[in-house]
Amino acid sequence: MLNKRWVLKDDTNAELVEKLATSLKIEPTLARLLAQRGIASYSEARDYFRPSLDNLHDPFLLKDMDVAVKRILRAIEHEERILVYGDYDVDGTTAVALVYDFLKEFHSLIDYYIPDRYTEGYGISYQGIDYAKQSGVTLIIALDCGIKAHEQVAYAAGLGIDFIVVDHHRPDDKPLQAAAVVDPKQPDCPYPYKELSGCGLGFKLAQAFYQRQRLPFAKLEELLDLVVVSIAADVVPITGENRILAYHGLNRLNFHPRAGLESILFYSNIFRKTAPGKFTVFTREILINDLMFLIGPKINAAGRIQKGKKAVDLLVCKKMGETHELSLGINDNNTERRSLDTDITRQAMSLISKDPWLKTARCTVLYNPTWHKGVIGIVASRLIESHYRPTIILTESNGLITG
Ligand SMILES: [Mn+2]
Repeated sequence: MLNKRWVLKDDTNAELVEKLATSLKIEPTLARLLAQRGIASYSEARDYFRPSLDNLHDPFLLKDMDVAVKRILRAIEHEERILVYGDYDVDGTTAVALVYDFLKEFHSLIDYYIPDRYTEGYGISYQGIDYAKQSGVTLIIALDCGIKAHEQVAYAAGLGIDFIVVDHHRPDDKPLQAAAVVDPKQPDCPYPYKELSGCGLGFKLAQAFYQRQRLPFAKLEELLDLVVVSIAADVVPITGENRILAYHGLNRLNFHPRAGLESILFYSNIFRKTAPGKFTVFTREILINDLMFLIGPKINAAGRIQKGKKAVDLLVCKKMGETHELSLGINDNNTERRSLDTDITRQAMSLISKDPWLKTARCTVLYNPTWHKGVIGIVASRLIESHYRPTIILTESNGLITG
């Protein structure tokens, strides 16, 4: 067992703490906590306590955002077919749902694609590009992935398909042959905040589109429930712009959730009907933790057990009856995921406890070809919780060992 040693953070400037305590009329302890969060003035404290959508950054500060919006407008004008592409995890599926949802209002020739975790894997797949080609797509908007997909993007270009890559992962040095690359982690991107989620960047795309078309911002607030789910599930820091998006996203989710999220909450038992055919209310306030531990795993379960596309189907669905059906499907996926995860964790634990060498080793490496690929990552984190050491869990997939 690991011994915990608590070291209290005490690196704050006493003068600043006193200044904050007096100007805000708050206790010094609270002032110290604010100072530790980088807050140095009254106005910064006000923005911290009352996060305002007016303080969101201009989306056109993102490098290539203007090019991306122009390319989309050209696609709409020329009636091109657009494919919104993203990964099967929560950030990917919420990003795809968000961009599909907002563009659908302006363009009917639009579809989405989520690669299969087992046959295609993470990121842009050739299969996805071939699907686009067959469906007559000439523009792919890739979200939460693609920043290193040099070969795939070039392959698509060869087929006459343009790529707009909107990603928050770190790029490599090679330039991407895409129509536009929006990624704040590019060294030459002047955007002031680098920690947005993939779905958060999808929101910036929507914001830029609305700004360019002079459309009212209020409509965009409908998208914020998706953004807060991605912020929680992707575990990006809840600072700066993420904090504003998370705050307003939680409000949206508590008071006007989209049908798909509402039904997930309903089947998680934190939603009840007050009277038949009347108002529905949550039994309690929905918190960030609920998104991490309740909604996130359910959205992920679709990609682990069935198809990530099912999660997007649910997130963009506007019909009550259908959302319930899709939600029940995802619930089943999650139940199955949980039982696989418990079984495999139990098997892994017993392998360790039966083996004197493994028991005291400095790391855990386990292999069983029958273990389900979709849950071995979860099993690894469970083992870390009890053994506190680097852990590798391996299984077999398509004739290869993977982990
Ligand atoms: Mn992500």
